[in-house]
Amino acid sequence: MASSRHNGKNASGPTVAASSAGADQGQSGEFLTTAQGLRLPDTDHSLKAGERGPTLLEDFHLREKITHFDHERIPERVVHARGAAAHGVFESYGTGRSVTKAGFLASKGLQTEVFVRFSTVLGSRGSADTVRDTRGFAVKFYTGEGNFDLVGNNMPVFFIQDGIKFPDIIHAAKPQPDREIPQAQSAHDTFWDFASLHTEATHHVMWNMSDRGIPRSYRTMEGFGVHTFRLVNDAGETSLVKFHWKPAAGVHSLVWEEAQITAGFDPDFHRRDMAEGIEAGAFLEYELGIQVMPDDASDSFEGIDLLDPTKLVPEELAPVQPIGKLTLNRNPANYFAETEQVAFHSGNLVPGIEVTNDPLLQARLFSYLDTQLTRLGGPNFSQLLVNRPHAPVNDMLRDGMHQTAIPTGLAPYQPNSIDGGEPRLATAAEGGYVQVSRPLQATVVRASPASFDDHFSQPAMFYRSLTPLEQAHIVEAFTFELGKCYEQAIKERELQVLANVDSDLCAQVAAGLGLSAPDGNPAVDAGLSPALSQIATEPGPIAGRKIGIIADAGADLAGIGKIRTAAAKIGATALVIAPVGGVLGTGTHTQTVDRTLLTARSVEFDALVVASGTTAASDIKLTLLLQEAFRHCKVLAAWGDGTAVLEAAGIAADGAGVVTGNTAVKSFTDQLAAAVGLHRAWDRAPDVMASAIPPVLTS
Ligand code: HDE
Repeated sequence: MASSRHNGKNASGPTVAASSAGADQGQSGEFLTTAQGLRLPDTDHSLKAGERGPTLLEDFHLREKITHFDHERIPERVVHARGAAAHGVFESYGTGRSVTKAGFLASKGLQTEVFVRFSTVLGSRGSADTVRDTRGFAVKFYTGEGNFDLVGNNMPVFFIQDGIKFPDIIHAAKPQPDREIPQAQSAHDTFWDFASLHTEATHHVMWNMSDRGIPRSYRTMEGFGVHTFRLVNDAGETSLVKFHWKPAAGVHSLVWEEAQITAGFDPDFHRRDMAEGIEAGAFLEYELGIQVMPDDASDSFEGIDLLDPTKLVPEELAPVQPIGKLTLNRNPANYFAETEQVAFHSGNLVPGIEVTNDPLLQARLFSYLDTQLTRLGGPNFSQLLVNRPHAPVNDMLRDGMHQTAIPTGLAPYQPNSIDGGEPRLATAAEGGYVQVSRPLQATVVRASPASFDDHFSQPAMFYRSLTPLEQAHIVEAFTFELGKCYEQAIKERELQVLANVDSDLCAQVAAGLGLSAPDGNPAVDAGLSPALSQIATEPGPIAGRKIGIIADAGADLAGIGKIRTAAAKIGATALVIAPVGGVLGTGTHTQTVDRTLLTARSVEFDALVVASGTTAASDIKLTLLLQEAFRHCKVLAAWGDGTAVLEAAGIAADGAGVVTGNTAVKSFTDQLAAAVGLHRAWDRAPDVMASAIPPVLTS
């Protein structure tokens, strides 16, 4: 899509390349220079009075280099500090046209460049990717009508109903202020103190404690706009919608022990996974969909208050209708310039997409612009390459810190005659953003509607719509998190909250904590939404997945080659794990060793396969590797006499989720791919995971 900010006399920025990786402010030329372009003969020694003498103040290169270094850091984001991003393209299906006049959704096949940043909420910039937390899913569409930012999360509901509570929930969830621990975790007293007192958080807390809080990868996460938005079509008709991102790779999560190990073994697990996948051509794909509800002045649908962000609309009541496809296909060239400096704002809207009165959304409209003033050091952050619209900009905003444009013209004000009256104001027909008129007549109050008071029936619906395995994971998560709290009163108060959600859930968590379960008043019929469960019943695509092949000098190297080829064809990667590094074999069939038993950990792999001929079975590290994958319900496989290695590790070759056969037979690799496509061998769960014992259901 063409991009230009240059548009007549009042243009406030230089022409930009279509992508933020464009080099107009990048590094160029062959020689190392100072910031002034002076070529440098030496950057290893400071200028001194003699080889052993003091450093001279006149060393302008030393001072420039150190001064710039001293100021390399900017404040990290107050929330969502830890993130990773990618460039991509959004292709419209044209199906959204009946409900919105937004140009980028208007016709089939229309492509718009995007920049997407995924994040955790709580941790600092250097924290681990796999912690239990909500994930941010922020998308910047560089549309021809200006930037549209859909700044969402991987969960459809939020902790609070009114933006004024945001500092409270964040202060409670961030590390405790005395010792600044724990980092990037909700398993501590202040979080549960707040959650147990502020019961409108219950629904979001249930999602955080579910498998959604520990996604397998960004590729396997759903995304949600959370709030209800108002769409306006060409005829001026309005509807209320919720935005959804549906991942092509399915929705999949880690298991809790795996997430914890990964946080230590590879804190960059999610960002590495995305960057490596994109580099290998296994692009991340999501469908954008909308749930469409009538805008009938009630701001509610089927009894659900659409202005309450702690409520979702079950897909069974309003199906998610696909309107376009997002493909993330290019890694940023520079983390700081792009991922760190990108500035999202829920108020970046285009004609045809408007906000509603959701009090959480209303507060966000203020916050995002405001926070960038501190974080990006002034009001000109929209001139940073990654933030620049790919539509003409003619804004009459002038001066300020870090002004990099050289605006021309004499009259950055309206009306003017000196610059010929330009820039002109656009009518709605010319693409001007004209809000649909919303009649307002009200009394000024600090209060919420009564419909916001139901804090428990949707958490009950969520819990009861999941499979016993997913429910068991929730029980385990609550028991873990509350088990890490010190204050007895907080645990008891949260049990009271759970008693009002579901008695079985409460009873199991109480049992795990060694406390008695209080009586509550849970909803008897909260309804069910089977779409909320994420357990796959059909194999999905395995692009971006990793398969570890265990081998040694005696292994069937030709067979390994076949698996590598088969995996590559479907976008997966097969890595060879051997006792020591180097290359296995000589002659025609050689295989490079990618990991040794020292550098491999099961958490890196979605499946482990033992090559025929491998004899390293006596190594304890190998036994641990296989057993850990087994315990996390991962696919295990072997061909030929590789099964003996599995059996030596205590894994039956005919057990659930164990694929055996012969690599010469195509069905072996097909079966392997199908098993990985189911994500986990959950049938094994009752035998290997303490948490997987199905809860006892009462009538
Ligand atoms: Fe944010 N949020 N938020 N938030 N949020 C920020 O903006 C805020 C909320 C979300 O990758 C900050 O630029 C308030 C809901 C994402 O750069 C800050 C309220 C949802 C990201 C801020 C909310 C989100 C942010 C921090 C309550 C899901 C990361 C730095 C009214 C729909 C964007 C920044 C990125 C970031 C404030 C509530 C999602 C401080 C005051 C609800 C994905 O402005």
